[in-house]
Amino acid sequence: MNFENLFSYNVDQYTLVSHVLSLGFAVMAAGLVYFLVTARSIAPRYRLSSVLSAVVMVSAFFELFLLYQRWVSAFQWDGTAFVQSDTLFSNGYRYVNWSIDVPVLLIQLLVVMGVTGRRFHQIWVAFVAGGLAMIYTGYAGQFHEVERSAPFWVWGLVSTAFFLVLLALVYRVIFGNLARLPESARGVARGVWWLVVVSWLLYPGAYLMPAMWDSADGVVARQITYTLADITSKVVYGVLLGIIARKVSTTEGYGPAIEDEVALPRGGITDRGAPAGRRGRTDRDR
Ligand code: RET
Repeated sequence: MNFENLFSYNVDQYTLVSHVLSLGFAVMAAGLVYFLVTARSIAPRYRLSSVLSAVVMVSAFFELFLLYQRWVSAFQWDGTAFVQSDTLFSNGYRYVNWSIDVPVLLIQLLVVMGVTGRRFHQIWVAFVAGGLAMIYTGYAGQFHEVERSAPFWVWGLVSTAFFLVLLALVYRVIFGNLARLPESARGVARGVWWLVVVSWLLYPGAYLMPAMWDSADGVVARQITYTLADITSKVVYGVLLGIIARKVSTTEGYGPAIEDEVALPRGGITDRGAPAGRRGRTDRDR
């Protein structure tokens, strides 16, 4: 049982949560269009990253849409407040959605950072196993969030251990491969690291909300936290990885990527007419 079902809500609290949930699924729909349309400017070997972002968008869209409908049907207006109806609200849908999104988001990183061969498979296994372990132990814990008995804290801690292992792996994948990225993409890659740290930390924050802010306002804060986390860890992350993939594609001489580089001076490929050896390179490489 989730602590959302313990309270009644005033108009502001109730509508804020329904608005923030609707923002969540609207952003996922918008992200889907973005990732599908921009995929063409990314070289085929990195394009899987756009496809995976699109997969995340579809799964998150349905999960957040469902959660929104749950919220709307779980509470009804009794003349003074929104009170419990005969449906329960449940954040458990989020956890099962993460079973798809967390492994996919991590695999995307391997694709864009250019990890291949045996390393790819090794880290792939660690990402999927570690990710699922983190999620399902947390899932077990959140059933106890109302009474906050021992399992809430113990499962939360076990989950945190897997979380730290994943973060260490992400750090190694990003910083271990940074030198292989073109200069212009390294800052973005460092940005991805900080984005992962900050946006992923919001999820344990939301897990702890019942212990920190046990009231209707805490519920509002929790749903805002989740939505912020979802938009940053799925959409902004996907956009940044797409930018890295396009910059790498540009450096590797992939035509559509060069044409799509909005940061290049007008006229598109700036070295048109340059000696043959320089063809396909961009301004920044000179
Ligand atoms: C839990 C349980 C409490 C301890 C920790 C957790 C971490 C959750 C994370 C979730 C990330 C989800 C993402 C979803 C994107 O679609 C399970 C809340 C540490 C880090 C990135």
